Amino acid sequence: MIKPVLYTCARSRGLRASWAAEEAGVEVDLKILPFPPRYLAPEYLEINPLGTVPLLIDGESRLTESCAIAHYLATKDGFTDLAIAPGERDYAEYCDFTYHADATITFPQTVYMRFAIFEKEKGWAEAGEAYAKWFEKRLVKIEQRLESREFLCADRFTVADICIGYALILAQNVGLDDRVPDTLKAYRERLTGRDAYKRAFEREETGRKALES
Ligand SMILES: N[C@@H](CCC(=O)N[C@@H](CS)C(=O)NCC(=O)O)C(=O)O
Repeated sequence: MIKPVLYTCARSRGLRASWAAEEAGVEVDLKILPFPPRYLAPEYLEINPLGTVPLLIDGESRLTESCAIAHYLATKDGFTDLAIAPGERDYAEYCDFTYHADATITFPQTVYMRFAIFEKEKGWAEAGEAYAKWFEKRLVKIEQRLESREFLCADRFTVADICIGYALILAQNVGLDDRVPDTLKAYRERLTGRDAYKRAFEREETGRKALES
């Protein structure tokens, strides 16, 4: 059987997808690109005109949303415990947190990165800080949810944890960690201690280092 192909950049939102693949035991053909691919691997635009990562190609299907790819990989060969099925407790919350991760949490993070890091010489650092604050305020829902829980939904690790967890990992990588409460840092520790996370991270790093050599 032909493996799905996952195009991504190391430590990008594609980590949601490579991590989900490891958790689900789905073999993917991992293609690590330099960041940003639209400038450093322009031929990628022919495969994905958006120029964004991740991109998953599975047969005729092409997915460009990291959280959708994570859910897809966890369910494509049959429902696994990594997802929550309709009718099961916390199904609604599972959907909500899985979408919340990129649309509400990572969104202000990426605007912060653009204004405060990538284009700060344009005088936009102040706007970047405003988005950092916005990111911080938006953590409240996750914080409240985890007050009495180890994982977000159904008392088990799911794709919702992968999707939200990545936003907390990104916060640490881009200088937003002083805005992350200790309880969420402890949650992140629990997630990144998982063997599947470590395998995904190492696989991406191997691909990244191969590009440099
Ligand atoms: N909502 C999409 C966003 C994808 C996205 O914007 N990815 C970033 C990397 S984390 C990217 O490719 N940026 C480079 C660019 O837009 O040129 C997702 O969750 O996958």
